[in-house]
Amino acid sequence: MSAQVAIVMGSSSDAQVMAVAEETLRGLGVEHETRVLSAHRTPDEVRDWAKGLAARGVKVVIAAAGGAAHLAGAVAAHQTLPVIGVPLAAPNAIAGGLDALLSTVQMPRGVPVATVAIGEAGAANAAILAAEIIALGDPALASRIQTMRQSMAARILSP
Ligand code: RP5
Repeated sequence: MSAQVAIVMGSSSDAQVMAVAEETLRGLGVEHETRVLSAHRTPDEVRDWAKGLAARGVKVVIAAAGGAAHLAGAVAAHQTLPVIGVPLAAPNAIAGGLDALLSTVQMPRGVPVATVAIGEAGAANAAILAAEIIALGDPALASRIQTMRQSMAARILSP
């Protein structure tokens, strides 16, 4: 089956955090693919990659970046699949990644990026949100997400 979720990150230095998104999608049985592309260092490749997503069957994009975090917005600008932005704390981050959060979330009206929390929690939630979007047309996946929620509740109630 071809990838339903495409993950893109601005640098290979983001890979450790974004592995959480990959693991979460794997756990839910969602086919995905991962690329490293930078809005600033490889702008032409970002455009070409983004424009080819829908034709390849991708349904949702997860885009993560830390420094001057414009990657999610750039991917959203080039096509109309839903884009979930994950702000990351770059080595020179301000206030633990607040700069990336604001760069990712403060899109101008008309070109949305659904922005999640900074770092690993955001990476996990981006994967779950992407799965929830795909589950609108996939009852078996919706059921797996429900099971995941029940397991989470059980771990809290019976530690
Ligand atoms: C962003 O700048 C990347 O997403 C990364 O979070 C940050 C630092 O990148 P490197 O200098 O480590 O490649 O583009």
